[in-house]
Amino acid sequence: MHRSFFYRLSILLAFWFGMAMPIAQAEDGYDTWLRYPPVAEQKLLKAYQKQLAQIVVEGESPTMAAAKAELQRGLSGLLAKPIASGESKLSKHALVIGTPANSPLIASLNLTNRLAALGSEGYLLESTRINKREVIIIAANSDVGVLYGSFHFLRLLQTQQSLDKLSIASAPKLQHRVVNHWDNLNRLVERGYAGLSLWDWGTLPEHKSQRYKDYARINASLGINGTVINNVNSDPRVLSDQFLQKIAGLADAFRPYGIKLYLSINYNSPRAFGDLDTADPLDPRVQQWWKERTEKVYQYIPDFGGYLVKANSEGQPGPQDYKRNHADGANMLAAALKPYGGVVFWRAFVYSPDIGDRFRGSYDEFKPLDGKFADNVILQVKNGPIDFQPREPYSPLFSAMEKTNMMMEFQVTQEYFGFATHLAYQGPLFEESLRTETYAKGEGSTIGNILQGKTFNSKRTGMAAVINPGTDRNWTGHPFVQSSWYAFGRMAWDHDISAEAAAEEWLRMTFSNDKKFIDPVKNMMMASREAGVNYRSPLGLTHLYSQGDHYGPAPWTANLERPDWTAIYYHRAEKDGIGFDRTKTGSNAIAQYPSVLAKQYGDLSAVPEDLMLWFHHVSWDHKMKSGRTLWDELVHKYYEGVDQVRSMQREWDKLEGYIDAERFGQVKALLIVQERDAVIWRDSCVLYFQTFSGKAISAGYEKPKHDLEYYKALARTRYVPEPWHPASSSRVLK
Ligand code: BDP
Repeated sequence: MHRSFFYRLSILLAFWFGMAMPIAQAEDGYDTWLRYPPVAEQKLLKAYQKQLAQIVVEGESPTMAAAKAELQRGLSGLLAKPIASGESKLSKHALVIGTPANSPLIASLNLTNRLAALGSEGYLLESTRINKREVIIIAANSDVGVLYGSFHFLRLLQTQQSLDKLSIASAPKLQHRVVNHWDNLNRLVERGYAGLSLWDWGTLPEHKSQRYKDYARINASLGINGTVINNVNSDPRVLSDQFLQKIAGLADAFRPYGIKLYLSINYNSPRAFGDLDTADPLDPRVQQWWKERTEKVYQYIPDFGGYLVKANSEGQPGPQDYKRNHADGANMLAAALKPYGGVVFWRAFVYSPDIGDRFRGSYDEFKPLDGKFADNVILQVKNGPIDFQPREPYSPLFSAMEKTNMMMEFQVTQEYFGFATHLAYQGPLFEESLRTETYAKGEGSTIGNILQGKTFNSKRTGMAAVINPGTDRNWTGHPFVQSSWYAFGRMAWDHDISAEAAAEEWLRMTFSNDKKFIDPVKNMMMASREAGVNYRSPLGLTHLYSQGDHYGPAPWTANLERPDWTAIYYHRAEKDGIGFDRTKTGSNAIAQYPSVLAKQYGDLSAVPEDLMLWFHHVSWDHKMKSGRTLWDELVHKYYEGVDQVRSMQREWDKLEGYIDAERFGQVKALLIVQERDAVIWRDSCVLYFQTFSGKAISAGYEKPKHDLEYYKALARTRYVPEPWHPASSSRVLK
């Protein structure tokens, strides 16, 4: 679809509706996937127009109003004509939305049993008859279920699906579907890369920016039902009355969209407020302090979700400062939240300085506490044992904590994937993680099933992702970071949705339904994560970044405050080979996995090659499946990564004219940056590792343009586009 066509059409529509359409900003990415241009396929458009003459909404609530407004906005755009709504008289071909409680028309259909199976958030989309008239219904047990169903319904039109004989039932597989913001109160976003924090503390609560509402719409369209609005490195001031008042304004903006607000808290808050000289969770004064503060929070935000806690991790305070354990700390907060139905998301991202292998840290601290957490505590575990690396094996906690509620923590924010400059769709990473078979209770114990509570019968379930929307007009910086937000939300609703299916939906809604555009771009997206692995850290290498910035390569980094903040700690390259021995002869971290996996990962001939150097220290001459030596394979992968980026560039360049010039041009430019960075990664790593292997880069590969010293110097002066350092404000009040 050519821009000028849209342009002409917009003018036409503006004329039609007698109002000014925001043409100039139409394709700047602000609308994300909630774009509703007229359906391009004419036959389908006609069919839709016929099938949808009227919207009937009987119920009245802010959530029903939100559903109605979205349908009006969406359908009048997609159908290229205003749609009647609100009439009391039911016409043929109406879209009827509601719950049995708020809509007599829906109640007349006797759906109670069928709806019962869909819980409090699920919905039905169905072609049926009411009073002998053909209608389509969006029915649910709750208003928010209707809202989710409305977004699903719009998606059908946005992706050009038929509405004939509609019969769809959908319910979320997980309870807590939550996004995490790493926003500081000074509006800098830790690892954010897309402008300042969305939350404008200076004008809240009086001014409710349109962005708060649009942010809520975006999340609700995916079924996301919770947001933690501030950084896990938390500034204690979030719990002050002054901030709670402002935060309540945000909660008000999110509420109609079914999104609960949560806060990251600083464990030392009772001290930071100057009220107590301790934060010991077993001290009754501390317990009382949290009880009272929590009561206050609920006065401001009656449906407040709960606390997210980063404790005793990377210098943050926690119960261990008082010789108590994580369960003591979490349970104390859980008790304060319990009367209101609130929950504690307690993070498992810990790695104490005295643990030899950082991989082992989290398991070694938490496994002994299995079964000791209160029932409104959920352990929030990053997908891998280290830290959102391009590829990690799964965190062994998932298969080990049989008696503890657990939820996933993914990262949409591309902290280790080139920030907001590289195209790196995270869907394949999420899918790989969720489908990993752990064998915890025999076959079928995938991470997805564990999260769903199927494997260990856990009562509370969930999935979170760190996301990065900021004041950038398109929310996420790189337009394709939106796709990972989208995939996360869809998979949090249903972990069986594939990365490919999510990519296709997103492309159709965000750009175009033209297959000539979708197919090549979907292929690019699906390959982009692996490309990112290949040019950074293939074959199970990890964390070769410059310390702190997490953007460019510095595999030579050594001699820092902690060994596990250096790169040499992770790759262990020597004259004899490379990789971290985590088998019995090394740290034995593999013993944290169920025996089937421990055996597989521990056996050099059986370990998947893409995880090999996570678990083994391997000779440079080791024969790989390809027939190449490890050295040659490593070089091959680094070059393959760069080639993949170049092929993405070629593919994208062919697509000019299929979408608007603005977004096309932005992605094109960013791919040039990505190619340049990928070459720097490849050459830095290959040249550096060569100093150990002493082997040549095979003929046939292009020669690195510069020598190793050049790349080392580059790393020292690299431009890093981010106010990145953790906890800039929270550390003041420790
Ligand atoms: C690391 C980030 C750091 C975060 C930390 C966390 O580099 O900024 O504070 O994780 O998740 O990935 O707590």
